[in-house]
Amino acid sequence: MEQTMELTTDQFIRDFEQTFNEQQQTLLQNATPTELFLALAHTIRQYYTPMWLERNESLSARQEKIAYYFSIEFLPGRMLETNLLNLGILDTVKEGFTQLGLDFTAVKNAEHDMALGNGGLGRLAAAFMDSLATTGYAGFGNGLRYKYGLFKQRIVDGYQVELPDAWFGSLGNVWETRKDHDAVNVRFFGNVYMADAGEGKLKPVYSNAQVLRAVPYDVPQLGYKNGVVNNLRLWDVEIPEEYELNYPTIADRRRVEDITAVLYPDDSTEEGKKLRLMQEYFMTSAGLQTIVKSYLKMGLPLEKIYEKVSVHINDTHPAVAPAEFMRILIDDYGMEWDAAWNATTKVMSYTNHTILSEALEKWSTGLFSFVLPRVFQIIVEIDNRYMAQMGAQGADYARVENTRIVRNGQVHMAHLAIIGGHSVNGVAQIHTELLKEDTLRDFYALTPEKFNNKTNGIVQRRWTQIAAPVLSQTIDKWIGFEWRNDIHALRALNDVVDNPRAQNDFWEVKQLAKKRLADYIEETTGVHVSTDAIFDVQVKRLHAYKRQLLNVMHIIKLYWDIKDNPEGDFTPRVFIFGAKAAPGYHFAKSIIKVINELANLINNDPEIGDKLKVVFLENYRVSLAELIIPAANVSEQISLASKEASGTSNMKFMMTGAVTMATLDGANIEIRDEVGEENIVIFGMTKDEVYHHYETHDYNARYLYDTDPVLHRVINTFVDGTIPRCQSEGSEIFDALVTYNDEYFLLEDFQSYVAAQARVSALYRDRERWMHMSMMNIANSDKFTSDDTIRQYAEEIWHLSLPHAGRHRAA
Ligand code: NBY
Repeated sequence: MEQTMELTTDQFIRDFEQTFNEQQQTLLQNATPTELFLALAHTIRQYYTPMWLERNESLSARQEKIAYYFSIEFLPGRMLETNLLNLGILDTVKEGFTQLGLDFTAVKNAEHDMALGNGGLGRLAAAFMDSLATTGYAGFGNGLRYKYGLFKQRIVDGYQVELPDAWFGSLGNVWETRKDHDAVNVRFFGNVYMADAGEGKLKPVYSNAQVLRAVPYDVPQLGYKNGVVNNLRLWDVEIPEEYELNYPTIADRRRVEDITAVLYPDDSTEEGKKLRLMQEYFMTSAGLQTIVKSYLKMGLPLEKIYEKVSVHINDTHPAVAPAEFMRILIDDYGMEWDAAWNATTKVMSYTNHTILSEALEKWSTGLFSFVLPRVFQIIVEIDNRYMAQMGAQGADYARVENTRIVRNGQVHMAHLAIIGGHSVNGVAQIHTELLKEDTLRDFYALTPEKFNNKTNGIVQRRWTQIAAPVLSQTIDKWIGFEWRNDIHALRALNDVVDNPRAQNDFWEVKQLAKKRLADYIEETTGVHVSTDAIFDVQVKRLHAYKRQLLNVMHIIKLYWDIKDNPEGDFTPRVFIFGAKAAPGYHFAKSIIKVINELANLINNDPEIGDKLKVVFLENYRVSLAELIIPAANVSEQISLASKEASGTSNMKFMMTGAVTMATLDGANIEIRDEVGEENIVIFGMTKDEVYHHYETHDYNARYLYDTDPVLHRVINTFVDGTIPRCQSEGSEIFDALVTYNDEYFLLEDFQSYVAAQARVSALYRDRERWMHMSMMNIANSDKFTSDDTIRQYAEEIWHLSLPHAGRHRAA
């Protein structure tokens, strides 16, 4: 049900001016964008605060079931426009700013991205928060309040340099509220033994444990025009007053603060590993403790907690949850094992985001039992009981052995999440199939009923209404406004994809977005790009499996084509990259360096001119994605088939009218199913062909290099001095591709990629055909709304019902 705040422009101006005067005590004309942003954010806080209070009251009064989404990453980006849009007052506020003579865009840009995540996994968690509030479900987030978000990337001499991102800096996070009364203690280290507690019960006694205080900061999550406010709870660490004497020096205190200092601390050392495990346990334990406490306030029996609580484990980072939940139920509340286990498995569910086994967390039993001695005892007990139970059922011994939690001196976190819960899901159809038939096949054989698919989604409102306002107005013009409230109404666009006037409108919209990006490129890199060229974009984390290098190889091929035939007829292209490499990922950093040097070579060659440009935009992040994605003509989704679990940027590009250059991987397959074969450009091996190579070990990169002259010349370009200033990086790449047999099969897919790119050029020259493709992508993108994805989670995994809607009053 649509419910917007009633707010006139005049009223807004009065509210804003009053807040501004109270807060900033200066003249409006003298204020910096940051001061204006703070005053605006505080004004908005006043608007949503009554809704937030009412939401919490009504959820507890009605004893609604709540799902808690545990994630080490949340990547919301900027919140200002989302909050305004969802309150239904974005246009009113923009109008108010115009009347006050203030620049809304500058104020919006003064907000620092909330970047408590690094890629798709964190962005998905943030999307789910928005969609939970928008659909009205009671779904709360649980994570860490890192002082420094994902590093800020600078490019210096072509190299990635990482700087700390003090995202809330000295201003604080305007959206959050510290909830002191919900603070809890979390214990690490020490010794634990079991003592007689009377009545035949045992209780754990701890000695020398380190006790830390977990303090929550709540960030409101507003639903779209429905008055709903959910909660994202982020934990920060503090030293409990009673233990202050244990930390006499600043260095002592710093070591504690480290727990919530950075996302993914370097784990190449034992110290780093320990810190990561502490982070994961800290957030999980604190979250679960408060969940149990607030459940008990309802006066219901603890054995039945699963009727009111679901806990979702996003990837393996919070996978200690089943064991910690058992500890709380048994040690803190005296429950018997069997009742506790029954409750735990019904409460817990888990999403897997990768088939790369190196990304499924494992801890050495030595480290784990040192940091979390009591939890380790419980895990060993879970593991023993699992073995006994499976044995009693006559399950295949080898399978059970492969699926146990503690094995060969390691604790397998994914195994704990699966055994300790009732649901495991992959994030796209092909990914879930691969989990069943390969990565988790033994689990699938033993407990097939736990497996299900939930294809990812995106917050369509951010990627259209916020990031692409002119596109949104053009959609309004052709099909009306309904799609803004019901994304499925977008399908009406199917009727106009061949209408010449509509095609013309959507072409102009894209040109405007390209102009906006071209200006940014010129401003930040000094490179001039023509909006007549195809804007061909690959933005995502830098990883070998995502194959940015394949894109680079194609660019090198084009470079030689032009050099060989400068007068040839050529469809101009601008290749745009944005990517952060993990600080310890040497090879990924070498690829960044090579892209930048190749860009220098090409962009400064007068013979190449506007035919070809290459741009690497530094510090790719959510707010930059909002500028880049709507400006793309081509969306590069070229991972090796089977490796990209889903991808989500592919969906954002689709929704804003880019044509996807795709392998049959992740959600690309489902995009193809929606738009039809002829409106996407597919190339490369299928997953079965990839797996055939794995089974037969017949892949021979050197043979391909030796026998294909085009490939030969492209690969030699990395090492023959053509690209200056990257000798060592070039030879690393050469070695990866030829000497070490090309782990991600770039060489085999090269010809098919080049041919597909040639098709793109031809298609783009046929403007009618191209606009048909582009608009078909927009018109059929509704499947990928995270609102629908979250409805499936809510109904099929968490078994939530919709809290009674429509009772929430606007401020
Ligand atoms: O999750 C991504 C997948 O690669 C992508 O295909 C999918 O669409 C998305 C949402 O389901 N995974 C991802 O972003 N993973 C990480 O960023 C990540 C980072 C660090 C670690 C593990 C995963 N880690 O163990 O340190």
